[in-house]
Amino acid sequence: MLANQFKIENKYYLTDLPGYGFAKLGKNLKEQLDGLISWYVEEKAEHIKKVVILIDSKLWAQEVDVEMYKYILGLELPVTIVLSKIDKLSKSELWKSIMHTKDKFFWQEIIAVSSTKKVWIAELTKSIKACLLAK
Ligand SMILES: Nc1nc2c(ncn2[C@@H]2O[C@H](COP(=O)(O)OP(=O)(O)OP(=O)(O)O)[C@@H](O)[C@H]2O)c(=O)[nH]1
Ligand SMILES: [Mg+2]
Repeated sequence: MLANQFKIENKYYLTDLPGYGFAKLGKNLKEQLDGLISWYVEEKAEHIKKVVILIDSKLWAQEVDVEMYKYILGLELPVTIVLSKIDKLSKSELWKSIMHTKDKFFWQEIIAVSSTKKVWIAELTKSIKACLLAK
């Protein structure tokens, strides 16, 4: 169970926390994961500029994702919802996935990306960078 950190522009850290949503995870591992995520987020809250929640477009948003979203909002941290791996879906499937995600997250803006096909990645980068510059 690892958190990967990438140093950006010699100034910021992008921290990749492990996925929390796997149905397969045992209760013990789930609790450990929740512990790691909440420890990290709460410990670093005053330095965190943005939290990005990644949702696999094929798996759709789960209740745990909404819980995570509300938890992050409760800490008064800015959140962006990202729908990932959209290259795996047809146009109509993607549309359904986007609508479902928007519905789950109170119609807030989401960014739908594919890292393999480099779709909307520049927009995601831009949105994260905008947060770094804010205050
Ligand atoms: N088709 C497709 N596959 C992707 C994309 N991005 C990542 N993957 C693949 O999906 C697999 C799982 O990667 P991630 O979703 O990053 O999952 P992970 O980091 O291992 O797991 P968690 O972060 O703990 O959920 C890897 O084999 C990636 O190469 C994408 O945009 N499109
Ligand atoms: Mg990961």
